[in-house]
Amino acid sequence: MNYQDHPHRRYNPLSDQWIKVSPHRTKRHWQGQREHARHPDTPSYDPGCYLCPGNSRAGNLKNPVYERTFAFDNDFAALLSSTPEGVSVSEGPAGLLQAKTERGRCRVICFSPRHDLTMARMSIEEISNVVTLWQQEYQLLGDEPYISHVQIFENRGDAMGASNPHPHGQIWADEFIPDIPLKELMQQSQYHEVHGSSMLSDYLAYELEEKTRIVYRNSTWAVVVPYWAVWPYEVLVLPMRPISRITDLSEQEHYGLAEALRILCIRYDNLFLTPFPYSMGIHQHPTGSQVFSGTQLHLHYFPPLLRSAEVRKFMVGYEMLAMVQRDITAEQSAQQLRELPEQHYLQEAHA
Ligand code: H2U
Ligand code: ZN
Repeated sequence: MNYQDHPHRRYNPLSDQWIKVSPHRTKRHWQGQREHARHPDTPSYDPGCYLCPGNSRAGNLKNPVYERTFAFDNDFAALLSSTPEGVSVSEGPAGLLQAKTERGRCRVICFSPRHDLTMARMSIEEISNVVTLWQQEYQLLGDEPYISHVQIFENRGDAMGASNPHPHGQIWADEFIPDIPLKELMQQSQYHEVHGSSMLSDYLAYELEEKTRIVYRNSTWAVVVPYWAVWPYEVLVLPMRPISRITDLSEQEHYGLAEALRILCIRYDNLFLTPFPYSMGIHQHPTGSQVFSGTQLHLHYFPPLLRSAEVRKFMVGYEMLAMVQRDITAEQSAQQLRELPEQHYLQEAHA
């Protein structure tokens, strides 16, 4: 099959879903419409920001004057630890209408005291502090006896619904494992039962040989546009050895992750010369009693942009009703991302 000419389907072994690829719609190698370089004029401290050090939040709460990172319970949490336990309802014909109470906690995590930074403009040491924060929160929330799953994520940019430019993420810790990670965990452990190895480690070993979808690698991590990617510039960040939890990183892997994320975010910003919006999330082993064998820690990045800072992909119509689809192939996206400079477009070039 000619991947670059023939409309085809690709299988996503993590989600057990097929995606449609229509490469003939982008026959010309798409360079991306270049917007003029933008210099976001965000101040480094904003007195009206609810995440900046020393500022007030909802309910008369005040942030400490933090110097690295800061985490707090979301003042408008979607899940509450005080919810009554185990109440379920089943009503209507054949019990079609079902509901269950669910306990949990929601946290907001600030990546830096600087209001104007993004991961792309933070140093490896500063991003390393964020990795440490993710580890601490995974441990802290996972240690709560009723929590089974800790979902760490970041919504970056207006296009993804972030409420504030201050670099921050969120964590929702659930009593039950949510559907998407549960499916991925089951798929990985099924593969492990059949083949005796980790699906994502085997997949990465193949991609490192193949090279066409690799965006970046260092000695401990790799960034790949997965064969089955749906979003135009979607990537998967994978460790070089099977690791199931973020708390299991060696010192070198900790540093290597910060380095990989920095370069990925710089390349993303450089693609359309704009602070690149995305939703990012960390998938790892759940924290309850259920054990899933052969699972691999990984980070998903789902950016919405398609052709420029202004043109985004919409998951609508056929995609809402039938199946997801992409035009530009994973191989073309990987090549574009791979060839971008590792110096941020807003940073002065060294003489
Ligand atoms: P997002 O930008 O991804 O929406 O995250 C910001 C979160 O911050 C959001 O979930 C919370 C909102 O509930 N928040 C507070 O906890 N306190 C505030 O004073 C304002 C916003
Ligand atoms: Zn701020």
